[in-house]
Parts: sequence; structure tokens; C-alpha cells
Amino acid sequence: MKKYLFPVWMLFIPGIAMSGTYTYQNTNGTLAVDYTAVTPSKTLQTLSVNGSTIATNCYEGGQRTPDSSDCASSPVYLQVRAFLQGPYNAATGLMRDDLRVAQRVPITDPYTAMGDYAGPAISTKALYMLATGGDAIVDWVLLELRNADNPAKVEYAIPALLQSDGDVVQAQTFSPGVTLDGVVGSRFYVSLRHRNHLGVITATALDLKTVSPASIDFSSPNTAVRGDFARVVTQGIAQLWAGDANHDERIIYQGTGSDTTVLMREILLASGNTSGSLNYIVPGYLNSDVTLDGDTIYSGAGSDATRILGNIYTHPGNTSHAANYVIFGGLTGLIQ
Ligand SMILES: [Ca+2]
Ligand SMILES: [Ca+2]
Ligand SMILES: [Ca+2]
Repeated sequence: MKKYLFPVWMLFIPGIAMSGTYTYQNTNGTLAVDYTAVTPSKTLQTLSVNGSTIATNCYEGGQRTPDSSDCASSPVYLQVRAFLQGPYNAATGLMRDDLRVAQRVPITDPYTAMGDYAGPAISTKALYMLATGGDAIVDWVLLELRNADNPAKVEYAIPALLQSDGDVVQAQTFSPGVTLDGVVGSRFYVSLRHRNHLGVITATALDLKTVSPASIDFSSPNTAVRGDFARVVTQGIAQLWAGDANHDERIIYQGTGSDTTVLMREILLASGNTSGSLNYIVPGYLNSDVTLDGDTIYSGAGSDATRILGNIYTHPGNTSHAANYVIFGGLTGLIQ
């Protein structure tokens, strides 16, 4: 990415060197360096003469940041809590772990294959799938740090595991919280995504290094998030909306981009469904299983389609109770 320009004065000042991408001005013998061409992310720029550093500063988006240490790379340690509506059980205050019990939670994260995460893929250990109670694994989630000036830009991300009591834990070690290594800068939006629930993102960029671990409780309605009704709240507990089977950060029952189409396709194309019945039940770790009970069901008890329709009809923004209402999440429009 780096591009070096070789200004004329370098021919006359042997030994001068500068890192990074830049342009220069040389007026009346005064050397001024213009960093406006610097890449948007934080980059340490060093000016040296005859091998001696005369200035080292941190630049972001062409602007010098207040402190050179803004460019320092260090870990971010996050403690995040969240509930998914599909498996959430208000009676127990926990999420169901049916996928784990049926041994359907994959050992390798699904987000790398889905293209949400650049990789390399993260794997967990089969041993961790034996945990029960509040530590039982519900599914994989994707934790992201997004640019403080442009939340559409993901700066860092890591797939992690979600426990039944809402704890997001490190997949490789099962230790509480999640560590992201080598993070430059400290202010980011924090977002949490799931393969068939609407993602959630903080309302503002947060300083993640001043207090460590940084704690973000997306299960609390008091935690400010981006978007209107971006989570569903029942009995004082906020959850990520279930039903985004096609993973486009919208929930649609009827009309273009319908998530129920994904369910229908999965059921009608199932190899065992020889009669082409919509009543056929497809077991498996599938994005069409929005309740995360291990089965894709279109009609009848435990129907995933009914879950989607119920969310559409009861959404606080759908005042006319239209079946073609579209539920937007905090990440709608921010997914690249
Ligand atoms: Ca736990
Ligand atoms: Ca969708
Ligand atoms: Ca289901």
C-alpha cells in the first residue's frame, strides 16, 4: 500500500528518509511535510535525517493525532454480554443450547466461510462443548471493532463463542471475555453479529483501553445502541432480533429479500422431502433455523417462519401491523 515519492530536495540532502505515504512542499527553502495522502487508519510516521529520527508522530486520515501513543499496538480485552432472541428462554433467563446438545455447533467458526471474517478461521476445542448450565455453548458470534469515524469500516474482528448466560468467551481458550491482539488506537464502535439474528452496535465509539476489561452489556436496555428498536426487549432483557435467515441485516417476512424464502428453499430442496411438503422438518446447523433448536420448521409447532412473522407483527415500529414490514437493525447499511 505504501507509495514513496521522491521529492527533488532528496537529491540534495543525502541520507534523508521518511516512512509512509506523503507529499511535500518546499517553499523558500522551508521544508513542510503534508501528510494528507496518508491512509485513513492510524499509522506511525517517522522523519529521519542521516539515520537520525527527528520526528515520529501518529497520523490518521491525514491528521496528526493528539498523542503519538495513539498508534501503539496493544491488546483490547472486552467483556461482552448478549442474548439471542431465538434460543432465549425468559423463564430461565438463559438461552437454550439445543445445537450443542445435538453436537451441531461446528468446531470451526462459520463466519470465515460466510465471508464476514477475513480469517484465518478460528477453531475451538470439542472439550468446551461439554460445559453445561450458564457456560453451555449456544453458538458462534462475531465480535467487531469498527472505525470511530466510519462505523461501516471494520478495523478488527474475531469469532467468539456465546454461552447460555450471555457471556461472549474466547473460542480458543474458553476463558472469560475476548482479547483482540495488536489493536492500534483505542476508540472504536463495538458490534456483535450473529448468522441469523440482527447484529447490534454501540451508539457511539468507546474508549476500550483506558479501563480494561472494557465491559459492554448488550442484554441491558440501558446500553445505548445504534438504531431504533434495534433489539427486542422482553421483561427488561434486550435480545438480538431473530429471523435474519439470509444474513442481510434486515428481517423480511413477505416481499423482496424475504427471509422466509430461505426457509422454504431449505425445506423444499431437502433430499428426504420426496413429496415436496412444506411440513417437512430439516434438522441441522442451518441459517434457516432462526430459533436455534436444531430444526428448520415452516409450519406447525416450533415454526421458524412463525417466529419471523411474530417479530414483524409485534415490532414496535410496525404500527399498522403490516406483513411486509421490514425490521432494520443497528448494522443495516453498515455491512460492506
Ligand atoms: Ca457464563
Ligand atoms: Ca434478512
Ligand atoms: Ca428452529
